[in-house]
Amino acid sequence: MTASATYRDYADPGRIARAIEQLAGFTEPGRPYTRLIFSDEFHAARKWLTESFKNLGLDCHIDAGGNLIGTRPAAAETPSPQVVIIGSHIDTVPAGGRYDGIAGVIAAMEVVHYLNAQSLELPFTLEIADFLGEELNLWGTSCLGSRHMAGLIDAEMLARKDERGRTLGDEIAACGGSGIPPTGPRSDAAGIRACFELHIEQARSLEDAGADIGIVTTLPAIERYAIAVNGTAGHSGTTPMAGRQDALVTAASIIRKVSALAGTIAARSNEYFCATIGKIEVLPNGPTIIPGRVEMMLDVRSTGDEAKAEFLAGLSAALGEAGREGCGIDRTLLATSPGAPMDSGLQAALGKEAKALGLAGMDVASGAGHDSAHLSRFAPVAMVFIPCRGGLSHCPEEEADPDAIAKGAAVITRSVLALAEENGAC
Ligand code: HGY
Ligand code: MN
Ligand code: MN
Repeated sequence: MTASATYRDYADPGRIARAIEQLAGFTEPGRPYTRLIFSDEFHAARKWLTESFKNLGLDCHIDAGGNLIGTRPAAAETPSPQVVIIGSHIDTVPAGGRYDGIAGVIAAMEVVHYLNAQSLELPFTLEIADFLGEELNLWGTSCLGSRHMAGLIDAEMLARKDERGRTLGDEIAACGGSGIPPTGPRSDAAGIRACFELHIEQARSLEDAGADIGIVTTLPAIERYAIAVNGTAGHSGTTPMAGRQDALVTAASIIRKVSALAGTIAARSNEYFCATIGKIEVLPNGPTIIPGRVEMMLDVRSTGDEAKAEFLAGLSAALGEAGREGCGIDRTLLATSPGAPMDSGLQAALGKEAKALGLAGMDVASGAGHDSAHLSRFAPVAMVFIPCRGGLSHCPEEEADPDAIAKGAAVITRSVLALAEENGAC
């Protein structure tokens, strides 16, 4: 590989910008950018992506987990080729952005564009992927497709129904997956040489440091809890203030306690830690009714065990204290995923190629969860972060520069070529 090359020799920002806009068009019209898993917008975007993969000469299929996989076979003379996977996700959160996940799938396509333009054959099979349902969904489980590929989806998850009575397994089957639990990681896991994922940082350390490329060091452990507060509904006009069991008042005190506790721990811990209550439902939610029940979802992120243990102990105390206000309180663990270390060899390769391209790289921990966390259970994984404006994400204002995506794609392309050279090819 030529040392004096620039990122534009490997990726085309104009083509990237066009693809971003085309995918952004698949959104709920009144709520940009919303492409929820299994929605009409999602299926339409999947159709567009499948065509795009086919136009790149890829063999397309939907695997048992519902992932869209575009395969570029290894050079014919390669005996039992290994596999390299590059992918991310195209589903969004409600009123999300145009880059979260999408940038990674488009960057994966840029790698194939380059290989095709150079008529390069690799000594391994290249798979580019749109992993199904990375964002947390109505069934309470994120990263559906990458968890399935890792053998981490079970019958209980697949049997869950959403508020419209849709069963998760049926929805996965309807988009081409098996809808049944895997027996373990994908059968060829031992032959997977590397997984790469490009993603916007969704924070601002790269932007603040003026860095082009983030080499991700760790992905956080994530735990999600349902917290229910059970009070007594009543007439807001005839029920005296004294003695009320107002579920929303108790929920409000829990929310403040959670935020204060997490803030204190995050400020003094050398681990990355945060905790958020981002979803709340007040029942029956009427202006003249004392709230009888409140349902909340707590999201806990940590890169170490100490901070999390301290927080969970503090949470138990806070819920106990809140319970003494008169309402019943239930806490249920909904989902958990351990932290994921990245592969040091692949991280070094990414760093080397960023340097060779004259790009400013830096190590960065991730506060967000990613499909790569689940791929890391069965294969070597490394992630490239690129800056996004102001660190904003999970909102329509999310913005990344097509050149930034091109830089990240170029680093991944050169890392893939370096792996091929290891095998004495191209
Ligand atoms: O929630 C996350 O960390 C990711 O954006 N799904
Ligand atoms: Mn996201
Ligand atoms: Mn994402």
